[in-house]
Amino acid sequence: MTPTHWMHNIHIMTMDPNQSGALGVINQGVIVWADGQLIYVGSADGAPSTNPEDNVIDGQGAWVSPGLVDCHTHLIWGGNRAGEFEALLEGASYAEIAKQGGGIMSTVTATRALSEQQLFDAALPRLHRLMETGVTTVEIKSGYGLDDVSERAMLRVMTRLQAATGIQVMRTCLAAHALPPEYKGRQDDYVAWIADHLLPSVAAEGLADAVDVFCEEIAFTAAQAETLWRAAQRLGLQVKGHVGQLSVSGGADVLAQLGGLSADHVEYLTDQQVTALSQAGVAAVLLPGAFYFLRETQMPPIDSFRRLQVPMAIATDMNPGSSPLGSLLTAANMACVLWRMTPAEAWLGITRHAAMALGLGNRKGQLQQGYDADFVLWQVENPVQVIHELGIHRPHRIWLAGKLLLPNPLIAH
Ligand code: DI6
Ligand code: FE
Repeated sequence: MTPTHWMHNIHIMTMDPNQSGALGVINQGVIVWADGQLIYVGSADGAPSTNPEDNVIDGQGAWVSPGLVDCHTHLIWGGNRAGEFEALLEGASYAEIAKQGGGIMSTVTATRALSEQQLFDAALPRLHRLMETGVTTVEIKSGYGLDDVSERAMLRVMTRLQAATGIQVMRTCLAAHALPPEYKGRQDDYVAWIADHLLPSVAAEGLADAVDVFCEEIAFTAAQAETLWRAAQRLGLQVKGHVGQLSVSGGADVLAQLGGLSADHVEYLTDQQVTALSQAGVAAVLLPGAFYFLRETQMPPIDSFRRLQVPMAIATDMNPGSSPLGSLLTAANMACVLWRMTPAEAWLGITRHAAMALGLGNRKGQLQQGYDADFVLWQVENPVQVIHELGIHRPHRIWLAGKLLLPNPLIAH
């Protein structure tokens, strides 16, 4: 029989909406798990009795949260964009840089130059950075290959990253991120190639879970996105989109119509679009890192999301240009400071709501019976400190699928 594990003397942020308060806190609680799954989460009184062979852990009064979920990253890439950072600070805009062949396209060139192994080697330490801040589930997008060989290499690296780290990796095909030079002036042909060739083969090989589209004046139209999302849905893949990063696009309306998982980068969103997302049960993924690095001033419609109860997830958007950010806790802090989200909203944004944005709401992002045993121990007096005190707190311990993650392999990379 596999051993049963017990942890007591802890305060649990369950994030379970059926528990009390915004974060579903259970003071002086007990967590019991076996085989990577939670068997009991609750007060000490109601806990099952221990057996002599059980492994019993004293949490020493620490706080426990679900493993964090970073639901939007682009963490596989080649090269760097240091020069672009300098240009941005001198006043160039992200769109101008992109139109001159910089931005995403410069990373595409550098990514295509790397082998699959080199891409894996570049991405693994970035994933370790996220794990050090408590991330146990991550979403990763392709979109720096934009051709058959490199898009597939990126997608395969995602599966290898999951195998190498043990964390859950959700894989998104973002071939519609920018127009590759081979298709200059033939944007519809590129969209047709993705819909008719790339996606069917990627789906047949089980290389992706979802399809994203960069819906933007400098990228793809809502109509092109619709073609791609419908193709994805026919193949059994989930759909999501970058739908309001630099300007209002029709992408959010299409996502609502199609019942997408999440609408991401939603600074530019109309009230009608928020209503449509709310009615369709689509989550909003907020990316304060990109807002910060691009010195954006258009705020996402936080009040409308609140009023219409759109789940607000927060993610790093980790990428080489618009959000070179390796800490989900920093993203959570930014969402509070830049947009006045509450610390409780930020906690939900990196746990329950982020899991919902990935379609994993029934097994990740909360601590309750039947959920995966991914959780983090924080040595703080008050969980708000983890969000407030920027760069100061790191997980004291992390359990991933019920197993204690040793800190040493993380620090070595
Ligand atoms: N928006 C972003 O912020 C990322 N992709 C996108 O469509 C970053 C892209 C990049 O600058 O490399
Ligand atoms: Fe993004």
